[in-house]
Amino acid sequence: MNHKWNGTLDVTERHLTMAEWNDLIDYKLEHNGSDGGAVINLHRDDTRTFDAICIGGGAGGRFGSAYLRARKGRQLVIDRWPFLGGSCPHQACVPHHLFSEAARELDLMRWFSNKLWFPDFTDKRASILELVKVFLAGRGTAHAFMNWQSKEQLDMEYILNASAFVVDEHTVEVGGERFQAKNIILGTGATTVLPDIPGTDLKGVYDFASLVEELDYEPTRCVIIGGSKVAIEYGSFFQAAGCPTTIVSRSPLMKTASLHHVDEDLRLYVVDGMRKRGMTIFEGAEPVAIQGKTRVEQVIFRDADGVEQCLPCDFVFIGTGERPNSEHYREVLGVAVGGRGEILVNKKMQTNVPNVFAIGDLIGPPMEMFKARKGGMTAARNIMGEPYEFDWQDYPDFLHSTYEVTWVGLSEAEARDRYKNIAIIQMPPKGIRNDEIPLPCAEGSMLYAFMIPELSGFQKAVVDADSRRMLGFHHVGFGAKDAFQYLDHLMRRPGGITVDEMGEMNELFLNPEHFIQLSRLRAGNESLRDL
Ligand code: COM
Repeated sequence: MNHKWNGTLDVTERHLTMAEWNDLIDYKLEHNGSDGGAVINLHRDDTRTFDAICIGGGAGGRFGSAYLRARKGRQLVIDRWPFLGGSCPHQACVPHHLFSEAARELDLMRWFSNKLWFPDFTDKRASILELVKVFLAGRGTAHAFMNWQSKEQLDMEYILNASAFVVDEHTVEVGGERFQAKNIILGTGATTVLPDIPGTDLKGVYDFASLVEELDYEPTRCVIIGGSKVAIEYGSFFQAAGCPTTIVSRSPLMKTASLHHVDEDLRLYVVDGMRKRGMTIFEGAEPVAIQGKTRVEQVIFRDADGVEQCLPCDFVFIGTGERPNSEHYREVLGVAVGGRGEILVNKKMQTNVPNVFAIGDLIGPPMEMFKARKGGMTAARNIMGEPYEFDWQDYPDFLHSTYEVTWVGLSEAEARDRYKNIAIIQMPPKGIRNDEIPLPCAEGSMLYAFMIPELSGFQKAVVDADSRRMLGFHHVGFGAKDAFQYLDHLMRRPGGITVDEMGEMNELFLNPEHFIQLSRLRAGNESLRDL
């Protein structure tokens, strides 16, 4: 470890390489507390008051800062970690995607064990601990890039590895120095809510963050408490790795408050698929206690019939969702918060306190990247005098089981509630079982389609048969996430997109979601029927 990084470091005049940033960040993370010391990148010769200080350098703070700079504003971003980018590259989205990719590969190995060229994988384990170590060994590159890009390409000013204290709506104190700003943008995220039961402090209890920071043994039997996206995603990975996993959830999976527009047929395909892969899922269940002498040995819960059950395990994963870290700002600034601790903002990301904005997970669900990044940009635009509103209530959404699951717009049930005539375009079509037909199939699901057709996925488009407008798209399979970004845009255009316009688009055969070609099969029909 390189001691040239100890103490407070002013890097303003230096152009560190990626390797140097990597080394510096590693050093700071290792010596946090004892030999911490801030990393300062500050244009002291610029005498302008900051247009905004961003507290928190996660996605929201970084994208807000980039836009402020782009519009010739002056910003300062402050973060307690020695890198920008926040929890995404450190503990959250990036490891989640690594684990989900592993889950997909492992799932293929399991289903095809002893078939074709696949080796026997029936009783094989993949090491969760080893993959965590792979992530830890590699995450520094993303950290380094965030700092390098923010300084060298985006011209941001920042102070890292330092705590920011908000004094008032124009003043922030860092390391004993006070900085003045016309506005403050709060973006310090959220933290896992631990269920209010005994035993959450036992060794062997993890959430997504402590999993990557603290796991030091190979789990052999897992219980997940909670039914959030994180519960489904991490649970699918643990199970695919060969660690038998049980989910104990109050709500039915994918019916939790934070998930909306989930189509019931899609939900059943995903949740049944998790069971098919050996996961045990208790819905309507109440956790009672986590027990063990020195470390986790079992989880006690009450099932949907009120019967107390005991699940032996050596690994408990908490997936009950997160709560915004808003307490400090409520006390110091008097920002208004909602019932779940979320800072309340309008569509310009303004709080009730003039000149104070809030963004990202701090304003509550959806705790997704698009909302953090676009929220940061929205705050910046308004600060720079460009009135701009961002409505984050409707958006394309996704999660991973061993599949990539994507959806946007209305579910079939929602559409039937709101419109008189609905047509459904679906694969496999209604009335045909998944195991009867190898559809949908495309790259990523061809092997399944030919050999285990019921695993090749599911897809549905919902159409208003009167206006012919597409109302919703739902997909389980692989590789369709990109398409959903654009489907969202097409649906939101004034006038949206009709089934006939969709049929005019040019598909890339063989595409993972077949909405274009299927729409073309129905285009031109005066009265739209299901397909
Ligand atoms: C991505 C982090 S890992 S950010 O959104 O680019 O800041």
